[in-house]
Amino acid sequence: MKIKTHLTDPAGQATLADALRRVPDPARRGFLQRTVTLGGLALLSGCSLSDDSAVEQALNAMSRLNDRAQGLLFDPTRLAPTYPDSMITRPFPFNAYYGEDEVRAVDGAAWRLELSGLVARRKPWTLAQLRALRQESQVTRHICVEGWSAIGKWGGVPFAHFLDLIGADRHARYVGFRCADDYFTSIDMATARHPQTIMALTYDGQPLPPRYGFPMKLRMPTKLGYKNPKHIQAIFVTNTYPGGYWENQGYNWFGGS
Ligand SMILES: Nc1nc2c(c(=O)[nH]1)N[C@H]1C(S)=C(S)[C@@H](COP(=O)(O)O)O[C@H]1N2
Ligand SMILES: [Mo]
Repeated sequence: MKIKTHLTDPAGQATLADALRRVPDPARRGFLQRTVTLGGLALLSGCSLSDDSAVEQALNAMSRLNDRAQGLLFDPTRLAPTYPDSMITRPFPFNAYYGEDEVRAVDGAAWRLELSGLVARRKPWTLAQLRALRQESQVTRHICVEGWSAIGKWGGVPFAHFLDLIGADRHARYVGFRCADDYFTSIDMATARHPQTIMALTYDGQPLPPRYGFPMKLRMPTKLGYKNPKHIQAIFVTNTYPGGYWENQGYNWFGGS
C-alpha cells in the first residue's frame, strides 16, 4: 500500500491505513489508496480528522466526489455494445446476496408496482398494464464485480418512456428501487433516462423467471450487476441520496461499467 506521508503523525497514518483497508470494493480502495493523503483528506473535508470515524466520513465524502465525477463523465447518448442472439451465455448465471434455493416467489397477479417521491402520477401499476406498454429488447453484457460477465437478452419497457408516463421530475437527482427480497439500490437520473435502460419483463423471450427477478427488474447495460435491481416492488424519485444494499457496504455508488 502506498500512502504518501504528508503528515508525520504515525497514529494518523495508521488510522488512514486502517480505514482504507476497510473499504471493501477493490477498485474503489485502489483509487483511494493512490490518491488520498491524510493532509489532503483533511483539506478536502475541512476537518481535523482526529479519530477513526472522522477519517471514515471523509473517505465517504471523497467517494461521493468520485461519484459526481463519474456522473459528469457519463455520456447519456453513448450506447453499450450489443450482441447477436448466438452469443447469449447459456445457462445465464444466477446471482443474489443469497443462494438460488432462496429466490423469492412473487405472485404476479397480486403484484403492484408502487411509485412515490417526485412523481406526478403515483397510481400503482399492474403487470398487465406494464406489458401493454411499448416494449424493446436488447442482447447485452452483464458484468458482476465478483469477476464474471455474461451476455443475456432482456425485453421490456424503456424506462425513460415510463418515467415520462408517470410524470417523474426529470431534474431530480436519483431514482431509487425497493425489491421484494429487501434488496435496494438507486441510480442517477441520466442513467435512468439512458436509451438502453429498460424495465425488463422478459428474459430470452419468456416472462422473467423468478431467479432473474420476476416480475420486473431494471436492466442497464451501462451499469455493473449490483446496480440492476431484480424483483422491483417500488420506485421513487428523490433529491436525497438513497444509497443501496451493497453501496452502503462500500461498493461504489455510481457503479458504471
Ligand atoms: N433484488 C435483488 N437484485 C439484485 C441482487 C439481489 O441480491 N437482489 N443482486 C445483484 C447482483 S450483485 C447481480 S450480479 C445481479 C444478478 O442478476 P442475475 O441473477 O440476473 O444474473 O442482480 C443484482 N440485483
Ligand atoms: Mo453482482
